[in-house]
Amino acid sequence: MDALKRQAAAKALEHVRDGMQLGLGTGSTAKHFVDLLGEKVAAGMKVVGVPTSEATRIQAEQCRIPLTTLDVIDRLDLTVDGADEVDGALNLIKGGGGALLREKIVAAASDRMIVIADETKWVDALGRFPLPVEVIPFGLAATQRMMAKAFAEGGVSGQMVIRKGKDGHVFVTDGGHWIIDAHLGRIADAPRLAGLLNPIPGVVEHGLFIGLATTTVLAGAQGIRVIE
Ligand code: ABF
Repeated sequence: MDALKRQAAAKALEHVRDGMQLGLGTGSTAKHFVDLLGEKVAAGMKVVGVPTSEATRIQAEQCRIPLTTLDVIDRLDLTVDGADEVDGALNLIKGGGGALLREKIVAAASDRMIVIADETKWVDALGRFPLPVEVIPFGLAATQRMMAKAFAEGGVSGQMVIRKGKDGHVFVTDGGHWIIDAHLGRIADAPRLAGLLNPIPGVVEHGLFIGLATTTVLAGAQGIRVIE
C-alpha cells in the first residue's frame, strides 16, 4: 500500500514546475510527495510551499523546502494532498488526519488541486468513511443538535463521536478545535449536505471538499489512473 501511495505522489510531482507556489498536503500519501519534492529541491528546483499542518511544516523544513504563508502570497499554483474518500465528481471526504481546516483553506487558495491516493479511496458515494467536522468546544451540545438537524435534512443520520487521540484525551486540532466524526453511511447528495453544515455557528469547517479537486491520481495494482 505504501508503494502505491508513493507512485501516486511521484505522478503528481510530474505536474510541478520550476517557480511554482505549492500547497503541501498532510497524511501518509502527501508525506511521500513532500519527500520527493524535497529531492527535487535538493537538485536545484525552485519552489515555495505552504504546509497544511504543523506535521507537514516540520517535514518540509527537514527536506529544506522553502516555505511561506497565505499572508505573504495570495495564490497557489497547485496543491497536492491526500484524501479519505474520492467520488466520481472528485468530491472528497478529508480530515481523517485532523488537518481539514488548513487543508481546505490551502486548497481554496489554489488554482489546481491534485488528490493523490491509493485505489481503496475511490468510492461510488461518499460516507463510508466517517465525516470529520471540526467544531468549537463551547456549546458543543447545541452544535451537535444543529448538526443532527442538518444531517436529517440532508437525508443521512448516524452516531457523532468526539475524536480522541492515541493518549485517550480529546484530539485537539492545529487550530485548537475538536473534531466530531459523524458515522453517516452513504451520502446521496454531498454538495447539499455541505451547504447545510456551512452555516452552523459552532462548526468551524467540515471534511466535505466540494468542487476543489481538479485531478485525482489513483494508484492501484493495475497501475496509475488519472481522473480529471
Ligand atoms: C489528509 O490525510 C487528509 O485530509 C486525509 O484525512 C488523510 C489521508 O491520509 P492518508 O494519505 O494517510 O491515507 O490528506
